[in-house]
Amino acid sequence: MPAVPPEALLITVAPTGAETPKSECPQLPTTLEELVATAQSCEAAGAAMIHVHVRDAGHQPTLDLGLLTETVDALHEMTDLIVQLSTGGSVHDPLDKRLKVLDARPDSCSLTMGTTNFGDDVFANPWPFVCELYQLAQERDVVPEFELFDLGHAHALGRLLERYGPPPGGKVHCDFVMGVPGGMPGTADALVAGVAALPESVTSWSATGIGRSTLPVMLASLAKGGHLRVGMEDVLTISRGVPVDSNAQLVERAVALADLAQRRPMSPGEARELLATATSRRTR
Ligand code: KMH
Ligand code: ZN
Repeated sequence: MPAVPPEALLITVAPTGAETPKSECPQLPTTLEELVATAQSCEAAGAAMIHVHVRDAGHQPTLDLGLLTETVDALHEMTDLIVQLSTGGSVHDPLDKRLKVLDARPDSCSLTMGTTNFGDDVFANPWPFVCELYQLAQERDVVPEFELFDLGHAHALGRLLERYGPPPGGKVHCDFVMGVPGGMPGTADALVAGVAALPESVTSWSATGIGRSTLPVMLASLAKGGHLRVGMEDVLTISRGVPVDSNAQLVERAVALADLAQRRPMSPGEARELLATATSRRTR
């Protein structure tokens, strides 16, 4: 990885998540129309990738394959964003359904590198599941984003790559998800330790801090030359006690901080090259 921070910045927006009830946060995009409108406004604000959790007609998280496919297709049609589907789903989703997510043919999928306590719940990612999902992503030409909730997950990533080889396209991109109760804390110190623990084959990384760790993690990531994930999956207040208006507001804030750090948002095309998604390889 370069010692000098790259100028171009990948901003991923994670607009919905699986945890927040619509009833508690009406501005959370949960319908397809809301999601597409959110994706468009976030793309205009500077996002290049969208990390998607789908909700059903009752606004509940779902891994229904028809809805996932419809969502991927709509986002491809209406935006230029890289579409990343969550394979993490909600803590209640069974592993077999999480593997099926790849049938919806996203550009990218999240792939969490180990089991972690998740508040009062357990986010299960047993090693055999991680291996199966990774091999499936390789077979299907879906570029994984390795989600690291804890320091040990960085070491597990090294083990995975050693055993099964590189992802499709050969780039290795991971994302530190910090500040989850049960995972690593959302601090600059933890991020520095996490980056130091990354396998050498990692070609790019981003970071996001949950809740009030969002700003410390964002600033630390910019300082370390990392990329950013923002969005209402991770934070619901823009400052203490003030609710977020929209996902675009969070992207705009990231762009403003990046500007101070002399980083500019990457276009979706540049992000496709960074991650070597299948589309970018076809057009080379
Ligand atoms: N909803 C969390 C339990 C992912 O998207 O891959 C898992 C999660 C990670 O959000
Ligand atoms: Zn997610």
